[in-house]
Amino acid sequence: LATAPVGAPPHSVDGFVKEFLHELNTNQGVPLSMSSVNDQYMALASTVRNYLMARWLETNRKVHENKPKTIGYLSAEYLLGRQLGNALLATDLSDIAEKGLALCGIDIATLRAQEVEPGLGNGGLGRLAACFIDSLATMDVPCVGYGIRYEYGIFRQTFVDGRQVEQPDTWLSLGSPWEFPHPEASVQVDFGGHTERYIGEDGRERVRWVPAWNVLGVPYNYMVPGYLNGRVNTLRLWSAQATKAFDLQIFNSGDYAQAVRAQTFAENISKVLYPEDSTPQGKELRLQQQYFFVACSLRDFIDHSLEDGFDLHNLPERITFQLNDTHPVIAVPELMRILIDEYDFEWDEAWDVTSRCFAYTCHTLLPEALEVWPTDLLGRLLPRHLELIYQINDHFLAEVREAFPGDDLRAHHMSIISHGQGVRMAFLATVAGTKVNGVAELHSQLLRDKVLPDFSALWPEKFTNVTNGVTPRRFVRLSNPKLSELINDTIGNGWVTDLERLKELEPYADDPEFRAQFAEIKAWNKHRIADLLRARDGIDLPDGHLVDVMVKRLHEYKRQSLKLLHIVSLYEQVLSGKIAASEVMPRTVVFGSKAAPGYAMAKETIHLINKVAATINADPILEGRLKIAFPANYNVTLAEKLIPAADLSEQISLAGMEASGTGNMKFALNGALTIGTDDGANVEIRKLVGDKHFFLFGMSEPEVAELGAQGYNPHSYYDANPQLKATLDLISSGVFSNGDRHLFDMVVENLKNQDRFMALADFDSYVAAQAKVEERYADQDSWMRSAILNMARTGYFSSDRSMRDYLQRIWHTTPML
Ligand code: 26V
Repeated sequence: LATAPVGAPPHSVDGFVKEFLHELNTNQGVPLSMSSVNDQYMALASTVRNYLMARWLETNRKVHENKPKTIGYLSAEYLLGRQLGNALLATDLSDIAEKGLALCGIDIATLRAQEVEPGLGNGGLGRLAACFIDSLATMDVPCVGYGIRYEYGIFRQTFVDGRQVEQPDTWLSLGSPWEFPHPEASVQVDFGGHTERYIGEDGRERVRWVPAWNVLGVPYNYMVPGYLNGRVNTLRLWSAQATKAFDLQIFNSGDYAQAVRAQTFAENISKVLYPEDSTPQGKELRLQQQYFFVACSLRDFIDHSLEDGFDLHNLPERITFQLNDTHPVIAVPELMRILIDEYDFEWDEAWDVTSRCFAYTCHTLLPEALEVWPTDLLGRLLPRHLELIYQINDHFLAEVREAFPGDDLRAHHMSIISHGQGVRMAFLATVAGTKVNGVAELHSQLLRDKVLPDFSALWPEKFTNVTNGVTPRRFVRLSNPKLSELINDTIGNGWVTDLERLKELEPYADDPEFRAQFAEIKAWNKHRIADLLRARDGIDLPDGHLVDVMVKRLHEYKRQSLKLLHIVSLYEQVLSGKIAASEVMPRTVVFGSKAAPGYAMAKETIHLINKVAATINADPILEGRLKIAFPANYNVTLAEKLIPAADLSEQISLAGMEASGTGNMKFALNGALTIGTDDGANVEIRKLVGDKHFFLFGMSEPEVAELGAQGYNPHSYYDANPQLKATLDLISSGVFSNGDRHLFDMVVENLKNQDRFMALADFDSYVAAQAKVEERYADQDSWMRSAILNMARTGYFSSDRSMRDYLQRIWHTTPML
């Protein structure tokens, strides 16, 4: 009895209300009559948590007893989105909670709106991690997600006169009912200092790391509930705190103020998420973050998840650490250090274990996004790890020379340590990982052929692909309730955990009745987002428009500027009388995008979009025809309302640049058609939905490479294409900038003279594809048919399928019940 988990409260409206009022009284310390919305939200969260608790304890008990192989997902980012709706869905409490709260005179929607989402990620990579842990829990696979509990997540974006201004994201300020801190399970993490050689008792030379300072990692546990399956996995996020030793050392020097500053210094490590998502800055604090969470996580697993006396030679049987990009790669020398310095392993034994414990996922192709840590910085912060990296490199290069005798140049190219640059983390991950995967077929191929060609020549079998996916629970079932109901009524509800079953909807694309219902739901979703944007941003969305959406981080390679050129071109043609306003198909373009605070071009692009939007929206000439909405602070919560309302999904990166994209999948699953290049997962989406239901444009990746090799000259496109010239000239005319002809020089001159991502080269093709969009949209029957087929044919993009692929191709384990 002592070990049996506490039972869940009764699954009834009565039971729920009782639990809720109890939580309100005992946790918040208020009676219902005097409770604030936040009190009620907190009590509701605790109530739902209580229903999950027994399952969590039971899951942990089973893991403890059966000792299954576990996936340790190591990710510096988790972009979780709101927790409440997902927890209610996972426990089948949505209706009960709504009714119960209504009995208390509370509208559940008000409480849902109270939740601040934990924005502990930048974009695709962090959101992917959140989808993956959801799928693993739903598929009953043991997994612990490890990461950082940033006190401030991704900044809150505001616009001041059209310019992005960043505000701190104070997501913890009203309390955080979903986390369980465990200060008693804190872990110490060392930094700095030097290493010493000494002779051990066995007469062997050993190395001792003498660190200079340390911090504590305090774990905060989060529940990761599977969908209606009784499993609750754990997400463990680490928060940095000063250690006693840290305090005392300085306190003893008599300098109290300095001691307090030291505290702040330690706590800085988990203070804030770095908002750059493509250009690593080589900042010391970021390396501290990376080592901090990885060291905590390995220590935690080895000391607390393995039984006493466990033989670490068998570690690969109990865990695979999946490296989500290079951010956690310092885990490789950390495990080597633990095995050699703390457990007396010989080099070969340690490497054998280490190289079977890790697998690496690459999420980019941009050369500037690949992390390289300067050796002096690494050596200063982690002197022992740098030594181990040199040793790993020596062993590795010996293997290369053996495989390619006499080919010194090759060894030089492949060296983990590049002279003059530093430690190439992607190389280290590739050398150490059992497997290396890209995130879509095209990306994996380019990874093999262009980013890591020497490595794929050496170890062809190491490389594999797992195409990304998204969780259907959050991105269809929760975000599109009406569509979910229609699907349930048509094919039953099995699709929520078996998304390929959406295929059964294909025949209904030809059913006028079904099409009408589908169209009605799309219209309802448009009204829902219109209501939200009116309240949230004071933006008015017109009725009856094609809703054209481009939401993603602002980056030149994603080409928001190309979308903007299309808009300005339409405007220019109307202004100059080339076309009548009545010929422009009624369309609302919605942007959602944050720029890295230090990325000047991205910020200028945001500024320009806002100015173009303000000008066109205010000009009666296009009234009712073209509207541009750019709500600030795009995040998961907004995505959940916006994506279901979209008719058209903009996936217009330069071919070969977007590793996968995952927004593209969410749109297709919610019945939007894609206008896109042959890039990332777009390639696979188009293959599945069929050419007729996808608007392809632009150069292919080989064509891009060819044009680049020839020497790309954007100015020649500007000179040769009168409409393109007129469009860019309109921006420079000052109409969008109160007559200031130079305000947007940075963007315009860059497009005309650099245009690294070849927007001008794809302009014509893009505009032509947009004309096809208009033509198709005019035939609503045909459009809705395509939209339904998009939904029916993209079940492949469930993250459940991605997880099955990882299990088969990388983790070599089957779900353990
Ligand atoms: C990179 C960096 C560089 C150092 C500074 C901090 C930081 C933070 C995040 C990143 C990751 C950028 C890579 C990324 O998000 N890639 C995206 O991954 C998605 C999931 O696989 C994929 O769908 C997108 O195509 C890809 O851009």
